[in-house]
Amino acid sequence: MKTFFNHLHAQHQGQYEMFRGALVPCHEVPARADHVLAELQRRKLGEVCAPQAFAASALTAIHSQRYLGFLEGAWSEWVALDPANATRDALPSVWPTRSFRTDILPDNFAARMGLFSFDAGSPLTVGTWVAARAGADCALSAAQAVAAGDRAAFVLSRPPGHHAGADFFGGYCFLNNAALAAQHLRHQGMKRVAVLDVDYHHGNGTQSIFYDRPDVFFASIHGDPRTEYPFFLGHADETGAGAGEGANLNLPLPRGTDYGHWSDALEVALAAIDRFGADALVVSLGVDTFGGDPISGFTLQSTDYLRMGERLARVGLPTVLVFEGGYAVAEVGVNAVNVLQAFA
Ligand code: SP5
Ligand code: ZN
Repeated sequence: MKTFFNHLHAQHQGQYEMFRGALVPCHEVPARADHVLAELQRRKLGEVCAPQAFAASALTAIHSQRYLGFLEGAWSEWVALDPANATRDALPSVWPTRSFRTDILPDNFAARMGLFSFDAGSPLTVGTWVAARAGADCALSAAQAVAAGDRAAFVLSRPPGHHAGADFFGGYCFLNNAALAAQHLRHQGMKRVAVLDVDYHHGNGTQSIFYDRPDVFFASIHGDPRTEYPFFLGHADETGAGAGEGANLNLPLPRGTDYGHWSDALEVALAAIDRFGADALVVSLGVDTFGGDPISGFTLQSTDYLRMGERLARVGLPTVLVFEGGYAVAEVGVNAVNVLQAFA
């Protein structure tokens, strides 16, 4: 299996995220991807490839032009406000909630940060655009390889993507790599694509992007949003809208869930994907379901990721696997590569 590695991922290196009124060190750190790469190389699993460069039109198929323009220019605007900003990341602090307008693009930078985001946990840094843009190329390249006949491909990139929507960032995510891969598979002739999100957190961005579409099925197994981030989406009664009715499946589970119960939900998701009749599969592969994860609540063990990979392979579909969350930094390489090794 080819791995499309984002050589520019470390350009995105946030310092602090807001947590309970304080700025705490970021959980989403460059070492995460480096550990996965080292473990892949240690086990000699497949070829590590650089991505092709894709045109902006591949991005506008998922993200709004207004959002992409903002993201690309955000760092220079931030530094233009005050040269001292060059040493600190930009975080939003004001948001348009219910009753506010979102149709008028504010001139003020802080206002635009809020318009295009949903939390204060996702610092925008000097290299965020460059890293995220290269990650999008990795996702598109993996989809291209699979559309051209590869059985599977892995996207090893960060920042992650599944919380990012058509026009917002949050949850450490800026560009939605899984959505870009799914859309590119559609563009390359796959008629029906399923996205299976196994990250601990609900993939609100991916769900919202495809919610009214009948050609992309979204299934997610995650911590119950009544208690778990991102809180405001991911409930079981969200089944799709309009032409997309029936093409969305959420399987929220309580904190403390182990692989036995988690894999029951996986069977439900895979049966639904089978009924949908997908031609290709995109897996949002977060390994923050691990028992040792510092910000999550499931109790999967490292060997469980072997069982997960084996089961995903048995689906038998051309598959793009996209690295998402996983914050137990020392174990993230072993856990992610266990899925890939068992899959292969
Ligand atoms: C891609 C992904 O997994 N994003 C997850 C974003 C979660 N952001 C909120 C995390 C809350 C952090 N809690 C800090 C606990 C300090 N010990
Ligand atoms: Zn997560």
